[in-house]
Amino acid sequence: MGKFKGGSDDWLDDEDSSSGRAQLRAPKKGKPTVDFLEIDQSNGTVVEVFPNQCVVLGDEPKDRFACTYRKAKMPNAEARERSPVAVGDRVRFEKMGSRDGVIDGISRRRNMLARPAPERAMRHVLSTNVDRLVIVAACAKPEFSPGLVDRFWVAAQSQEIQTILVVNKIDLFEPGDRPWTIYTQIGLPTIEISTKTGMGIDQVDALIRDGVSVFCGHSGVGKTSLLNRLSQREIGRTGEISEATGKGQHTTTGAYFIPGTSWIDTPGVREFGLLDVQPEELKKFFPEMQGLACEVEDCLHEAESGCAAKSLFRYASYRRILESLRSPDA
Ligand SMILES: Nc1nc2c(ncn2[C@@H]2O[C@H](COP(=O)(O)OP(=O)(O)OP(=O)(O)O)[C@@H](O)[C@H]2O)c(=O)[nH]1
Ligand SMILES: [Mg+2]
Ligand SMILES: [Zn+2]
Repeated sequence: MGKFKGGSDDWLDDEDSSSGRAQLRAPKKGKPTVDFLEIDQSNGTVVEVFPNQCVVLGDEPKDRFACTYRKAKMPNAEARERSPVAVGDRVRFEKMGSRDGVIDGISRRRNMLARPAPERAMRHVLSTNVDRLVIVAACAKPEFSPGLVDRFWVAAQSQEIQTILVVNKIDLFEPGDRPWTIYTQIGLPTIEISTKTGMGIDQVDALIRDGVSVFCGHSGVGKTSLLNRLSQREIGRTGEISEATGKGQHTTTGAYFIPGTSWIDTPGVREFGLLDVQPEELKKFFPEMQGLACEVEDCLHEAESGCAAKSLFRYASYRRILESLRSPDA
């Protein structure tokens, strides 16, 4: 396989993408529409994506092929995605020799985790066809960020992807509030871990045995450290936290399957804007907001009088997300 210059996702985080830009430009009119293939028409899985090419793991033989694209056969050009394929896509490819290939079709996706890319109203698809999202956060360095957890969890629920929350760096925890404990109570299983001491790793391991899991979160929280621990190999490069900002420095530059596993490492994001979620349906993805005794029928939990959601722990977060869905460019 040829040598790749690793593509970088860093540029995506230079701007705030949580504000959405959720209104992606409509597909160009008049162009022929390319459809997705049926799932049984595929013969490989995309395991890593680079500018202008990607790596496909063939079903038979189970080898890695560096693939380019038959652009005219790619349905995603019209959906304005950053790359013709995303990690997790099932594809049909034609082998060209023992190490290379050309992709000429993508199978319909079961689901996808995507956010608005800050540039040119495009979608950044983190991964597709996953069974589980593992949201990785840190209790410190960087500080626990409930807003990002809430957004990832909404995105996953809207795609019917099962989710767990992992709170890493427990070795750095100083006695005080543990704001993540509420998540278990409202239906998001939460595990405290330390990749340094090994605490909680077995518990995570037990939950991710089946299916494909994608690991997401801020930069520097320890996604790659956790995956190195779980796979008992030093596959991914891990980075230092900046002394100046207390944040990670984007050590992982693109999503990829850890070889030999069904686990996807992703680069840290600063923000996660939501796509394809309507303001009216947001409350569906806050389990603690179901069946409340609000005075107004079909209360949106916004500013209605007698709203029972106001006292909930995540009410402010809900309102912020709702606002961003209403005015993505604000
Ligand atoms: N104290 C402590 N440090 C940890 C722990 N886990 C990871 N770190 C450190 O945190 C830093 C960032 O870890 P990474 O695994 O590179 O984080 P990441 O989430 O993969 O970051 P990106 O690839 O930038 O998204 C490294 O210096 C790790 O050594 C932990 O449990 N405790
Ligand atoms: Mg990493
Ligand atoms: Zn209400």
